[in-house]
Amino acid sequence: MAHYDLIISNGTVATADQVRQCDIAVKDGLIAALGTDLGSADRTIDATGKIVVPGGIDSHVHISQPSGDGIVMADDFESGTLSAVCGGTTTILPFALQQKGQSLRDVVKAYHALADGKCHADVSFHLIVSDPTPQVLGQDLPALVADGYTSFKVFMTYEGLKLNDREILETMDVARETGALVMVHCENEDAIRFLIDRHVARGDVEPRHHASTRPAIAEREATHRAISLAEIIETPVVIVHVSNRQAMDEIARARSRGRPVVGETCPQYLVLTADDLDKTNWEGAKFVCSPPPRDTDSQIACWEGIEGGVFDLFSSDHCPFRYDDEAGKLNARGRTDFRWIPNGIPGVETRLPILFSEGVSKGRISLERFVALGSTNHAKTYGLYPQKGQIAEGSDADLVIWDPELERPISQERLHHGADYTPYEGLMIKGWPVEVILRGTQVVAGGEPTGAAPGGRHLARGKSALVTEQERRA
Ligand code: DUC
Ligand code: ZN
Ligand code: ZN
Repeated sequence: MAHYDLIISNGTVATADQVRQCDIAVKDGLIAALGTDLGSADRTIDATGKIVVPGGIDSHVHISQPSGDGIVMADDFESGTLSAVCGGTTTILPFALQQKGQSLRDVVKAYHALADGKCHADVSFHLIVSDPTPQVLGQDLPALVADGYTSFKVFMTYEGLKLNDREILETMDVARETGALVMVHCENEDAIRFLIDRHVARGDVEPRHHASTRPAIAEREATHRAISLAEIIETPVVIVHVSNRQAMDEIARARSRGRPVVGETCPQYLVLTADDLDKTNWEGAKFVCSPPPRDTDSQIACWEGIEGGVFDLFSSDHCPFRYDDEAGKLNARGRTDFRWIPNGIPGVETRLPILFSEGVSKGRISLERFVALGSTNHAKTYGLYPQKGQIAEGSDADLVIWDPELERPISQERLHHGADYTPYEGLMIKGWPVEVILRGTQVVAGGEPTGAAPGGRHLARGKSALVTEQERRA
């Protein structure tokens, strides 16, 4: 009889394809066998009444990014990844952000220096290209893609980050040549600038005006443009953090024409609205992120996209700042004017509980769809499948055991991120992750960290399934 390091027995095992009763054996950090009567093990976890899924993958996370004068992100790689695993996510894809004038290779080295040896989850960097010089396009990007950094994000908004259409085309062209995948933040910067100037002239500078200066139409227009630019280059594209029906319609239309366009949405577009930015005593600042949460029809639309397939990816866009802090939301200027409130909200730990509770427990989505949206599709989209995102022999033993009956509200007190608040405070959750295993090592037990040393690794990635599919067809 075989002997293993660990057997998880009697659980309901859910993947993106099927739900079945079976045991899982783990050896040397990998899944070694599935079935019944597998043999003996050093340790057994009895998962009776529980659901076992592949470790969550959050492919949209910001950690330790520079964010403006005196502003500091609330998470470093240690706290951010601890928070991730406590929420059932064993792999995160954060960004290595190039600022104008920086060498992209130096940027990647600098992020590695911040992350290596500190992470409780596995990590793999996307690149953010803000300065597509000939050196970056001709040398750095191709070399980095060959080294396994196979995705990059470009912005259509934010001074200092935004690329113009020509620059986006040039960057997409490098992606096509090298087999990388481009992610686009779609908001029309000129429209937003125009609206901000008008608001400021009227003295409309409260947190809620962050939302009214970044309307859905500015997102829709940019989404249409990003998809069109990708079509000119004939390259796949990911439209990240989609917040509303109009932008979704652009994605659906492109897909109906056979275009390889992937849509991503986030918890804030399901359970928050622009009204949250209107909370009194400047508490609306806690919800300032871009694109902003919209209205209840947008929430309904995003659920339709989750249920119906416009969205393949459900990510957190974790971008944490402390609230009551000079280096956070309530910095000296941010206390009086929305333009200086740092953009972003924490969510890496609450992403999957919200999807499980609002999706699976409330009967909106199947367990298989939960796994696809929270894990498997991220692995396929970003070149990690089947090492990640799957429960099969030979895959990494990243396993999360969920208690589908455990009911308690989200509360800041119980979270492990570096922020001093959660935008989801009080949201009742039915179904929480209780045991989390990263490559065979238990990192969370009974819902709390085990105190295991940071064992996360950086992952070099292969090509996106979208890219290989496109290459196959060409
Ligand atoms: N875009 C992101 O992707 N994250 C946080 C802020 C932003 O604008
Ligand atoms: Zn963005
Ligand atoms: Zn983001």
